[in-house]
Amino acid sequence: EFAKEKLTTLMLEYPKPSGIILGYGTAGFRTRADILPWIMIRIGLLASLRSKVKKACIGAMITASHNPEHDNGVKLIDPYGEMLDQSWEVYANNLSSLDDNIHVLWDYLETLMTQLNVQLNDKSTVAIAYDTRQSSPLLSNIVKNAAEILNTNIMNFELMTTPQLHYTVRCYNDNELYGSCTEAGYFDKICTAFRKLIEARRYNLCMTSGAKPAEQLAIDAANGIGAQKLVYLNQRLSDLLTIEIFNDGTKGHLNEKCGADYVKLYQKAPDGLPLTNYPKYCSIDGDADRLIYYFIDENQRFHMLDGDRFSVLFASFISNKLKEAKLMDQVKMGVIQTAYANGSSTNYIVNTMNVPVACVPTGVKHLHHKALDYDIGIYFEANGHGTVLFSDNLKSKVKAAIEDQNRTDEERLAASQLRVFIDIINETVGDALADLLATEAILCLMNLSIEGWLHLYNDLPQRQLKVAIKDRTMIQTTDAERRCIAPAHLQDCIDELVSKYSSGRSFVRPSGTEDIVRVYAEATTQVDADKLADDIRKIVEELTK
Ligand code: 16G
Ligand code: ZN
Repeated sequence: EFAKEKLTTLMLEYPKPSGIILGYGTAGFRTRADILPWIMIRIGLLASLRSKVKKACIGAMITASHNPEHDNGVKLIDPYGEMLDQSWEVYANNLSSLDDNIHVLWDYLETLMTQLNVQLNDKSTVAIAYDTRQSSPLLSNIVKNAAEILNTNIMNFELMTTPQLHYTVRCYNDNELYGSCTEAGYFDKICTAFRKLIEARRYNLCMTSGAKPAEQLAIDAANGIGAQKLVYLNQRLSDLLTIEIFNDGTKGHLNEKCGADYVKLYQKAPDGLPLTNYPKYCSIDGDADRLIYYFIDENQRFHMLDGDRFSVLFASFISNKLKEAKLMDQVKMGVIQTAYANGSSTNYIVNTMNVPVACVPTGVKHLHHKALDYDIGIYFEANGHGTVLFSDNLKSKVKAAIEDQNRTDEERLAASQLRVFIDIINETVGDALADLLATEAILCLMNLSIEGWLHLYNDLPQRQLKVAIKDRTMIQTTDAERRCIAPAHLQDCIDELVSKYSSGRSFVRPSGTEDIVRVYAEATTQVDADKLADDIRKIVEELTK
């Protein structure tokens, strides 16, 4: 009853605005920060219940990623550092939709606890962290207060990137087998691995061509949390990597005309980062889980390297090492893409690299889930969010290879490089900082310049359009969103149009985040891609009138 009283007080302090409907989507709960406090109560309660059920620490990350400063949101993190299991999204949505009435809410909690077979005083632990938004400390405090009502032990990590919290939750729950459960532990793990991987390589290069200067990089930190975290990389790795940090939050606004999302969308450099004489540039997003590279060639042309490029780079490095270590035929490796992946990247991975590609619906959870089917599952969304998952089987094969005295030095070296590379990767979720170090390590070990990376294959020209229709649920898709099953005849029309273009490909899907339908088209020339997209748009409008 004491708990119920406390909850009443908290609810009175942060009432639910009338008429508000908020769903737990791929980004958790996310909307304008000023209308979020009430949902933080409910998410705090849910995190606590989840922790009781799993008998493990659950994470709650307060961020709205690449969205503007005035937005915020919250996402829960499951015990192994992965996103909240889909089956619990229902509870999140139920809690969200309940009236702002203590008795209603309390009844629901009691029903849920009975159903889940947990008690109010069962132990629970929730790890909280937040990004640099002004609204974040208040919102995180509400999550804390709500969870504490259900007897929860809170670990508040305050300012962290989203991937850092995922990592921390994982470490806490597996007794620090994955790494030590602090920010220092995180940096230690990725920086030590990076250093190991490239120091040997640089030593060899020095012997042949003299001392090599540190690799230079200019990074747009989106005026977000990444800026202060990149400073650690600088401190620890300055002899190997010189990172100049732009958009560090001292002048500009969070994600405003900057960040990975902006660069990807507008295909141009962000404000606040002059394209001067750096060989390479990067943008991360507001919570540092996305990464995009770009550069200017000698003809002053802008080139961008997005998620598809990371997939190709990571897959070629890993498959080279597997071949060198003679482990290739003992493990199952695959790349996971969505329909948005450029057809050239898929073609290169499948036909040049001989690595299988799986296609899944849009959304990180689908990619991550599919990646678990492989010993090495590499996934990136075109927007620059992605990582690599390594199975226990793979890890023990690699370890055995390193220790196997019957193998050649070359084989064992490749296996140990692979083992060290695994330590750079944040396997829980896409991580801009970890992906940055992994990319730099690969470029160094493969002796590839950024131009060389770009020229591994040529993208097919593509076009994306947004189409507003009266009801986007009229469009239904199948086959990882690559084919439409409703409205009738739409797919036949698409097939017919596509067949008229060389290397033509197109699909239509309802957006999960906006009230529109997205059209994607690619073809051999930009003119054709544009025309194909426009033809498809007309058909969509016609058939959904
Ligand atoms: C969400 C997804 C992102 C996806 C985007 C597609 C997560 C964490 N985020 O932001 O992966 O690319 O939605 O949006 O899963 P759309 O449905 O509007 O095209
Ligand atoms: Zn993000």
